[in-house]
Amino acid sequence: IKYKFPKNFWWGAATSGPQTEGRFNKKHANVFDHWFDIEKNAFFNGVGPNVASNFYNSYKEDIKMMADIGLNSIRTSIQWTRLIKDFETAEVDTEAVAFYNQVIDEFLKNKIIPVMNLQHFDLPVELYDKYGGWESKHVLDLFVLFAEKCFALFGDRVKHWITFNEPMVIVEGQYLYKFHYPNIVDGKKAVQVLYNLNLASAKVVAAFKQSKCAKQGGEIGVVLNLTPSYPRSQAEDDIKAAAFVEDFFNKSFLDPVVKGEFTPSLVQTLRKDGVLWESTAEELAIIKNNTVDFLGVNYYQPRRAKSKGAVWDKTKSWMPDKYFDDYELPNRRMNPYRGWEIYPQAMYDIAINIRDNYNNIHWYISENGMGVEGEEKYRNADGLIEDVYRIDFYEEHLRYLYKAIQDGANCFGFHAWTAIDCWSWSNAYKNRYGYIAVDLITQIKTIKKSGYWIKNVAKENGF
Ligand code: BGP
Repeated sequence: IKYKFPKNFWWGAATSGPQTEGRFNKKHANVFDHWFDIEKNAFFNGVGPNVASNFYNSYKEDIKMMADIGLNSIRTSIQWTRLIKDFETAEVDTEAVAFYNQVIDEFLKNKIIPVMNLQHFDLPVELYDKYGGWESKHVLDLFVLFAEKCFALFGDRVKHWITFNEPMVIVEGQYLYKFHYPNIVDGKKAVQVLYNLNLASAKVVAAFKQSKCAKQGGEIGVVLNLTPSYPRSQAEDDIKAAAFVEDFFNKSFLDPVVKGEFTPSLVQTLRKDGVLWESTAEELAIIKNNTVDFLGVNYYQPRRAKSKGAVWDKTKSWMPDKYFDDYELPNRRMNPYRGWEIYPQAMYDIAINIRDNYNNIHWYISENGMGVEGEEKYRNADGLIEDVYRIDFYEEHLRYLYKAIQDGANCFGFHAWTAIDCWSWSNAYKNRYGYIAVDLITQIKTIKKSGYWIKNVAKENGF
């Protein structure tokens, strides 16, 4: 074993309720369910969240398979639209409570640490239609009610909680770049929602601190998609462009959740542009006093920026793009299926940044992975999908993580996206990420070569 990881390292995987469960017995629709309902025919040949990977019906077998490939921890999410019957009072649906209880028990029975996330892009559509979703402070309070219910119902057995998955993606998808319903383009609203999501996360942390779970040693964190930002060159303009990208897309959550404060340079720019969020002293105190216990980092790709070529048209409404252009590194390595650059070195940069600038808070890689189309063609005569590219991808990333840990990074785990192929918001089942394959017609699940690889890695605590 060349790369041996710290004791009790988490070797696991992440997924989410809406991407795996299917809508069976669900009383409400989230924004993705809704989007699928209205666009079904045009959308991914009709493959949607309705069945997904059938986890609702096959969770026992699925969890057993996760244990079989050696995973010692799994992050999934509790769906607000499943658990809650009445959003205003947080009255629960008893069938949903029974379902999540069984799922949690099954994880524990299989010696898998359950990490429960409260929000994975699955805002109830009626809360958007009625109140404007995350634009509304009332919705933030309803979210806190839901979180409190989760802590009370499941906090005796779930010791690791997550407030949000990738809140920056909510901002980008719903309010800037049109890839999440309602697909609005409104920079000013985006900035307010960015602030509101920070506030919502802090409010949930505050509620958690009052819970029995916290008093018994439970912990709460947030999962951020960090995209380290590299300038095209060392020219001052390029460095400035990359610094803004870093401020807006990374530090806008990283600073408040870990340090309790917004990045001064970001606040200054937004104020100068007249788009700074509205806040109250009381809210800022909540953010200040309720930083997270730990951090999850999703890493897929870096960002590269160059100075803005054209001058931003002043008549156009505000967008972060005012300050940078994306830069494509010549000869960059790409995952052609997803269109994301492959740059494993960023693992090291992320880890060192947290070590040096974020109090060396304990953290883990909460997602990393490679989505590949047409994996059936790699199935050999024995029925095994030989996804060696995925093994190489993980080993490359893990080597940089290992090096960072040697250099003092406080990282306690590595979660792949994902354990079992699941539904994707952006491409349904086109790109597969799992250690375990799913046949959408028969729902038969088979372990891929990478599944046997992780089993060995977990057993040896390294590779
Ligand atoms: C992350 C999300 C996941 C998952 C993953 C893969 O951003 O947290 O939910 O979808 O990306 O991305 P995609 O499915 O778009 O290829």
